[in-house]
Amino acid sequence: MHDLDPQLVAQPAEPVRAVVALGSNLGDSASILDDAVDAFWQASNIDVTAVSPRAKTAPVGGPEQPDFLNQVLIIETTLSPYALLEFAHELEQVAARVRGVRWGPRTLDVDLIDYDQVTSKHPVLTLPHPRAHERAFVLIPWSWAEPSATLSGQPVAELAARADDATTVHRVEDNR
Ligand code: PH2
Ligand code: MG
Ligand code: MG
Repeated sequence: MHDLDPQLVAQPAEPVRAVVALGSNLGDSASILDDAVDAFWQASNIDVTAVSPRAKTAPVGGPEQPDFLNQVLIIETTLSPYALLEFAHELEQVAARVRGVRWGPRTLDVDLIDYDQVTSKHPVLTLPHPRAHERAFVLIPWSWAEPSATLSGQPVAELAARADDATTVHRVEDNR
């Protein structure tokens, strides 16, 4: 087991902003995402400040697999980065996530994209998420929820436009 970096377990005195990405491509993805979003709304130490529209997206990497439904939440939280990661893993377990092939299909994947100003290269939790800057399936829903957002100082909408998978991300108007 790796020792945790102190900044990953530090509990903020005041709520800090974090960005969370949700993805599902197995089972009833729309209701799986509904339940995950509800769990964020209900968590006592998390305030949801923005919920993106959902996107139907072509899978990036991994084996041949169904399209994903992706969504991004902007939250304020007093959880430490590590506690937020554990909350994300609990939600994945509730959704009976099948831990199979890396980047393969899953009922629910909850990724921590950005947390306050924290940068971490720790193997347990890299911040910001190491691939978010090049993944339109994260960046485009994020930019819908928060048009002026930046990631490591770069406008999310610009990063999104440059991402290889940008043309495969389609807004789902009725979230179904
Ligand atoms: N997640 C992955 C790998 N590939 N592709 C899409 N479109 N959406 C995802 O959420 C996704 C992916 C690994 O977590
Ligand atoms: Mg992921
Ligand atoms: Mg993940």
